[in-house]
Amino acid sequence: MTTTSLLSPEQLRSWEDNGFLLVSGLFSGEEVAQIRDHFMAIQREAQTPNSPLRKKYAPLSPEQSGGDVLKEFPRVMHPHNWDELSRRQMLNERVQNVLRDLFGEEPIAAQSMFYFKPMGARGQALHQDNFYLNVRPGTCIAAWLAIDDADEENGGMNVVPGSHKLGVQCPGMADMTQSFTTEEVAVPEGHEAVPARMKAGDVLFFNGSMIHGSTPNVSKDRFRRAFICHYVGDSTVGMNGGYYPLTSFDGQTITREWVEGQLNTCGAEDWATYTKLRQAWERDHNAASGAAIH
Ligand SMILES: O=C(O)CCC(=O)C(=O)O
Repeated sequence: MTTTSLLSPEQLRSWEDNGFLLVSGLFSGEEVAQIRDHFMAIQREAQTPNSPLRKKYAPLSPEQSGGDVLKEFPRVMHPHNWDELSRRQMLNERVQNVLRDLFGEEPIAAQSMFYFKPMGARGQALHQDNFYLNVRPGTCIAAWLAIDDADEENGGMNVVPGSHKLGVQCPGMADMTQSFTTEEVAVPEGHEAVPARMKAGDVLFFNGSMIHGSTPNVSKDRFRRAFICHYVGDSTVGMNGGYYPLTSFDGQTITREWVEGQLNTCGAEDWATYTKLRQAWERDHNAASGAAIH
């Protein structure tokens, strides 16, 4: 167990009670602008038909997208595997220091993502990250870096304080006109979803069992970009192996036992149902809009 050195007792108490902690201004304006401009350049470059980048990230053109801006600006998955800046920021020392206090041990990086969430984009229904990562024992922690100011209008994060204490719940089907993901966890009785209003450069750390999500970006002219990484503690024995390899903060590649993800939590049958419903929704939606399948 590492002794706490960075966070105050109040911050740690709030983390224990709520399952999340907002650290204001952890990244500077220059750092945020660099990450933002870097990913906007990646998105532009990847729109070029023969770009080698398209092997990693393949957004559709406005003509192909059928009006779904998330097809033009899909999230970038695991960019740390091929992009130096993403890897460097995933392994940012200030993030590591906060995580060390939250885990009470050395953190290890499991995942990076970049969300563009442009105007008109759907949100991501309420969910719990450890439903997917299935970390054993314990849970994962997310570090959600706001690249733009984020609030209710542009689809900022919603959190359900204290919901991490209830453990991972089995989700139902989300409203896919509002969410680009299929599963939705109901707000447990006695709890409520509240907005986490953030400034660019703030980082929201949250427990993998804390229910959270976002609504659509209904602003006229504001992106809601975010660089999001997930971490596990060094004592992790196993997790959903789809996230391997993990990366230690000193750059080592690590794997642990392979545990299946959601199948172990809610059953393969349930998951197959969600998948079928999502595919049916996408087929209908694409047929109606004339969009290419992505
Ligand atoms: O950024 C969002 O809208 C949702 C992100 C999220 O829920 C996650 O990374 O787990």
